[in-house]
Amino acid sequence: MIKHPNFSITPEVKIALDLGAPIVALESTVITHGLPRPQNLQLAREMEKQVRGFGATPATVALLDGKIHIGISDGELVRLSDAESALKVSHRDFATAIVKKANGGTTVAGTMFAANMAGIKVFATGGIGGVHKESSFDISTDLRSLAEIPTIVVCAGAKAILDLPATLEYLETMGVPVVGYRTDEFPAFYSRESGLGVSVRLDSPKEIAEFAQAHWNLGMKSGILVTNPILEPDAIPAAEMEPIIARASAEAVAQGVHGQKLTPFLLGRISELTKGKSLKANLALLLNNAGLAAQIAGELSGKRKNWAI
Ligand code: PSU
Ligand code: MN
Repeated sequence: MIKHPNFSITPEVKIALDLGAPIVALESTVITHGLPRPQNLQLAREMEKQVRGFGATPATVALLDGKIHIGISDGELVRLSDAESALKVSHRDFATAIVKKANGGTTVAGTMFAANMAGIKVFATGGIGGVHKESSFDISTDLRSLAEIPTIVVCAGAKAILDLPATLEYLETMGVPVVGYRTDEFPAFYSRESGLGVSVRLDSPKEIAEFAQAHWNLGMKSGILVTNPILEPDAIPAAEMEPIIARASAEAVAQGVHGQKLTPFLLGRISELTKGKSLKANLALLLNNAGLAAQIAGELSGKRKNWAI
């Protein structure tokens, strides 16, 4: 169990860790920067409920007053979802949040880092960051973290706001397995299709747990990206999203939006341009991912003691 002055772990998560019971880490940039209010708070609560519904303990990761929280109370969730000046916390921002005693939402990269420090192996998010179309130098730290941090990340693929082929090439170079859950195709977040492949298709949480065990027992250090396509009724066809994404992207370039602000800008504009349809899809896929992550965590908890790492 990690004992570190900058970490605060809830008793519930501590007990689950001690027992080797299934735990699912949840990110919080989606709360602070990814979704509008009040949907952000509602979604955060529903994600936790979904994880519990599948028999796992949720551990929402976030920065509050400069402390790295692994698991937060409902009151803290309310504070975070209301916070005006919350930081978007990736690797380089942890120390900033600590010294400034700031509140912050952790990105996929930031959540992987903190969850791994705490000994949590499974994490659910909406979509990972990747290589941006607007600038090929804008590569999300999420990709480097997937290369270096041994965690299972359950997502609905990467958004078509990104350069998806370049994102997949980067993951291949870095030796990160890209698992398609019941699919051979890399899903594109709002859409089930992208025309791009995954490195392996696996059809059950048990197979995914066995895959992770095989990967890590070889001494591999990377994470494993599990892509879970948005369910059919919630999906928006890629052809419908394409012009909207192109428009949002052109606006970002015209307005000079870049760096940390680019992803939230694009998400916000897409939500406006689809009149909330993309927001609805985003909420649905987040819950779907939390459910799958909890099932994988359940399967893994039975195998935990065999791990080489
Ligand atoms: N996907 C979403 N909503 C989000 C994000 C991704 O549907 O809010 C966030 C994640 O936290 C991800 C981050 O890690 O955006 C990527 O940001 P950047 O491209 O600046 O690395
Ligand atoms: Mn970026």
